[in-house]
Amino acid sequence: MLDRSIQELESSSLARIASATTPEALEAIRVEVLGRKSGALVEISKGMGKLAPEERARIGKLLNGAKQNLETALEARLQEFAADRLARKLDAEWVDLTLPPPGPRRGHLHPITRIQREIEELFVSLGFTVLDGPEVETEYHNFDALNIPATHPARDAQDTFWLHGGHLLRTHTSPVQVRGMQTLGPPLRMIAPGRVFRNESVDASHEHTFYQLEGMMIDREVSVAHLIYFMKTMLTAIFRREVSVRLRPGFFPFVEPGFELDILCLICGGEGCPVCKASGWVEQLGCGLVHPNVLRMSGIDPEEWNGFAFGLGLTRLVMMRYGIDDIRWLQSGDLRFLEQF
Ligand code: 2NL
Repeated sequence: MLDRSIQELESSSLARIASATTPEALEAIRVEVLGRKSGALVEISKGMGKLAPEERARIGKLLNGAKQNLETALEARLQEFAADRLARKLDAEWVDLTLPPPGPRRGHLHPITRIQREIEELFVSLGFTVLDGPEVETEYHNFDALNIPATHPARDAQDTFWLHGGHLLRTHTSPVQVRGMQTLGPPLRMIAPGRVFRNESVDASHEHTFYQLEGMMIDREVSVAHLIYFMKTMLTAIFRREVSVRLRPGFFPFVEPGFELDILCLICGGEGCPVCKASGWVEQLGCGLVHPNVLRMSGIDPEEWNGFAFGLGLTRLVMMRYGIDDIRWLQSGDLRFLEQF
């Protein structure tokens, strides 16, 4: 009788363990079958008291064997659940380590910054210092010290952003050079790249905010030949090939003589094309020999020292290099534009 009950209990319990689907279900089976107080095996063992001693020993062995088999089966099934759970977790959290990392995408320098740094490196290699200065300037540093008369139209509110207290947003980087002349003294070589502001109505070729680079060399007996040498060297580096230059007279109050400097058109070689508007030449920058008044106002004796100065538009240069047809792209912050560089 007892033999049968033990065998049946064992085999039916093993079947239930095999088909259990959760650790909780397994625990319920364990309590029901192996539980110390009222588990099925314990209940069976209660009937052993009436048995003869040798019979009791035999049934006891059977009970122990069944108990051990069931414990082993429960333990094995629990291990299967744990292995299953781990496999599912590994599957769900699988990572391809060859992919680029998540998180913010890596950016890069703006094309204007790139061209600025190229030109800075060239001039540093030629003994020039790179200067920085305030974007909010005094009227004196932006205009008076540059020999720009009080009546000059550039000073008008239509052209310049005026601030309270006679301050303004610098309209060129010349005031940085004024400060450079005052603090460095002659002889000197410096460039002043930076952001400048004009009160323009904005369209495809006009921005209120753009980038310039100016430079100056002051020494004894500086000539237009020096000026041409440095300008040719700079433009050859920027365009990465030999350039032919031409000077035309040009007026800027802070230089005398003053020039507009053109290069032979790099597209058509001077034959005439849409880029040079059929002239064969493309305007690049303004330059000249620093006006004696400008030297004097910044504490440099024009009888002993002189120098050349130039100014060019970095924004324009970038537009030419990459064939950008609308200046507004450059400050737009539009990633579709920026990611092309
Ligand atoms: C242009 C013309 C120029 C300068 C800038 C300069 C500065 C000082 C003294 C003398 Cl402090 N000159 N700068 C000279 C000639 C031309 O810029 O068209 N720039 C975009």
